[in-house]
Amino acid sequence: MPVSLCGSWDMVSNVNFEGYMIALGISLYTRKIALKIKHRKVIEQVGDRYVVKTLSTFRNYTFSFRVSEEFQEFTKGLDDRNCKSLVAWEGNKLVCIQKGEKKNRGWAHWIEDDKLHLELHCEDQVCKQVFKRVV
Ligand code: YOG
Repeated sequence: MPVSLCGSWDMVSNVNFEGYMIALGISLYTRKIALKIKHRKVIEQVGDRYVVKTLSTFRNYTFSFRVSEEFQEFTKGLDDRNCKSLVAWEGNKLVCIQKGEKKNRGWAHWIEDDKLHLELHCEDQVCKQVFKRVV
């Protein structure tokens, strides 16, 4: 069983978020604001259902899923697209594939050195975020 991702996590680094947002077609105006904010990740598990909340002073994004069960995701308040998303464990990584208009879209979460890592990718862009546990 992989280590639990559950808990509250505060962003400590965010590399190439700009490239990732450009790949998603986010406007310059929104990118300027989005680049300045820190995200908090809140991950909860209720039975076989996960809830992942990305919180910030600008916008919040919440979604929930069952592992290995494809679902319809609408990225409300982000790029507002529909995806067919599938989240599954690959070793110690929780990996999401987001099938839709954007090629090669998805993310992976894992724990390393007591930090929560998130790699977001879209087209040829990779964004790397690291979060520390909220104490
Ligand atoms: O995480 O999908 O944990 O969904 C990525 C935003 C910025 C809004 C954040 C607000 C992509 C403006 C979610 C950020 C850029 C920019 C706080 C990352 C789109 C719009 C919500 C994400 C997964 C994995 C869970």
